[in-house]
Amino acid sequence: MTGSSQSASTGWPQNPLGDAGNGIVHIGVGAFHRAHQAVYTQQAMQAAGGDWRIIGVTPRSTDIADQLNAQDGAFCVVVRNPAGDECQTIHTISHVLAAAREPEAVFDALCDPAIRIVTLTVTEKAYGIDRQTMKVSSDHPAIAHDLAHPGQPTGVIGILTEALRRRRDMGHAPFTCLCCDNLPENGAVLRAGMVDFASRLDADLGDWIAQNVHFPSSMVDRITPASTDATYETVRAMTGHDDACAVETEPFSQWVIEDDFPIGRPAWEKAGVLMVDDVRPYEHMKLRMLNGSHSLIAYLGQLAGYKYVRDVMADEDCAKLVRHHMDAAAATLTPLAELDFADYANDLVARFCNPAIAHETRQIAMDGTEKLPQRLLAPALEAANAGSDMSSFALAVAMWMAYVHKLVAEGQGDRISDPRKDEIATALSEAQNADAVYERLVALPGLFTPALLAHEPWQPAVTNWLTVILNDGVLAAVRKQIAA
Ligand code: CS2
Repeated sequence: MTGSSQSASTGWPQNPLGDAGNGIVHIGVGAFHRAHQAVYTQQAMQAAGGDWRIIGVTPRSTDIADQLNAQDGAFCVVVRNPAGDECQTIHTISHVLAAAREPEAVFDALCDPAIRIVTLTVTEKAYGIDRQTMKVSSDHPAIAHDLAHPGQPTGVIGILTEALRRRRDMGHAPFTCLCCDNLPENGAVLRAGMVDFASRLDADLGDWIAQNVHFPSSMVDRITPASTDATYETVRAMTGHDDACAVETEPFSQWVIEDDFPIGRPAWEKAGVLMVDDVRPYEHMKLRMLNGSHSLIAYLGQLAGYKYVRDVMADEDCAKLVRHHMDAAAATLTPLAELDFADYANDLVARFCNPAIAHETRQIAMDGTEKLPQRLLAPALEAANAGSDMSSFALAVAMWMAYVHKLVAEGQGDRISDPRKDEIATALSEAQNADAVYERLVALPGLFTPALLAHEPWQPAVTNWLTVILNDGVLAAVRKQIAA
C-alpha cells in the first residue's frame, strides 16, 4: 500500500497533513471529487504545505457525510491499473456537512474568512442554468424554491448566493468559485447564473458578485465508475480495513484550471495540475473527444446489450466507430501547438479499453438532455457550418433517440434517468417511427438549437440513422458508418 505509516489505534495510515487548517469548501462529495480534487489537493499540500484542507458539503444526502465523518474524512482511492491495483489513502477532507440537516453550519463554514475557495462537483443538472440564455431557469425546482426562500436555500446557486451575501455584509472578501463539472466554460456559466439569480433578489448583490467574485473555469478528467462491492472488497484485501467511502478510478488524471484566485490557492501545479490563462481549448477537446465518445458508447452499449465501456471497445466494429467519432470531434477543434489530438485519441482508446475498469454504459447514459448539447450538438453545428462531415454526431444523437424511444416503447420510461424523463416519455408516447421520434424530441424546449435544426442536412442525417437502428439494429448502423 502506498502512503504513510500506520496509526496503531485505527488501522488507517497516519494523516500526512498533520494539523493543517481548512481553506476550501467542496460541494458534492461524490466519487469523482474523492478520486480527483481531493487527491490533487493532498499532493499539493504534501509538496508545498498550506491550510487547504477541505470541508465537504452534501447538498441533499446525509449518508456520505455520516460515513466520511465516521472515518475522520479519510478514504481509500483504488487505482485500477491493467497490471494490478494500487491503493492510496486520502486525508484532505476534514469533515462533511449535510446541507439539508445543518444549513447554518454550512453557512458558518462558507462565511469563515479562512475559506478562500469553493469547489463544486454537483453534476450538470444541479445548477438550473439555461445554457442558451445563460439565465437561471425558474422552472428548475431548486431555483424556484430558492428564489422564493433565499434565506433557506436548497440548491447550489441559492446556497452560494446567500453565503456571498453574508460574507459581503460581514466585510469578508468573497471566496473564489471553482466549478468542476463537465460544462463548457463552466466558470462563465456559473458566473452568469449566479449574477442572474442574485440580481433577481437584489440588484446590488448581483452587481457586487459580478464585480468581486472570481469564477475560473476548469477542465477535470478521471474516469471514476460508481463504487461497488468489488471496490470495498479490494480495499479490505489490500489494507485490512473496511472503508464505506472507498472509490475506484483509472491511473490517468488531468486537471486544467484558469489561474484566477485573487485570495490564494493550493500549489496545485506541484501536483501536476496545469494552470492556464484560458481553459477552453482543453475543455473543448475533452468534452467533445472523451465525453462525446462516452455518450456514443453509452447509448450504443445500452442498445446492443453491452454492460461496460470495455465491452463496447472489445467489439472491433464498435471500437472503429468510436475512433472514427474521436476524429470527427477532433476536426471541430481549433489546432493548438501544445495539443496533439491524435495522441489524445490514442490515449482515450487505451483508457476506454482498460480491462480493470468496469464502467457501466448505464451510468454514462444518464442525464442525456444535460450532456448532449456540449458533447454532440455544439460540435455537430460547427461541423455543419464548416461544411465538414457531421454524420458521426447525427449517428450518436440517433442512438440517444433510439435509446429513450426503446425504453418508452417497452413501457420502461421510468428507467430513463434524466431530469426531463417525464417530458421525454410524454413526447414519445405515441411516436412509432423515426420521423415522429425525431420531431417529438427536437421539439423539447431549449435542447436543440434553432441553428442546428435549421441546417437542412441535419434532419435527414439523424432520421436515416434512426431508421437503420429501429429497423435493423444498432450494430447495422455501426457497420454502415465504418464502411462509409
Ligand atoms: C462520463 C464522465 O458519466 C459521464 O457522462 O462521460 O463522467 C467521464 O467519465 C468523466 O468526465 C471522465 O473525466
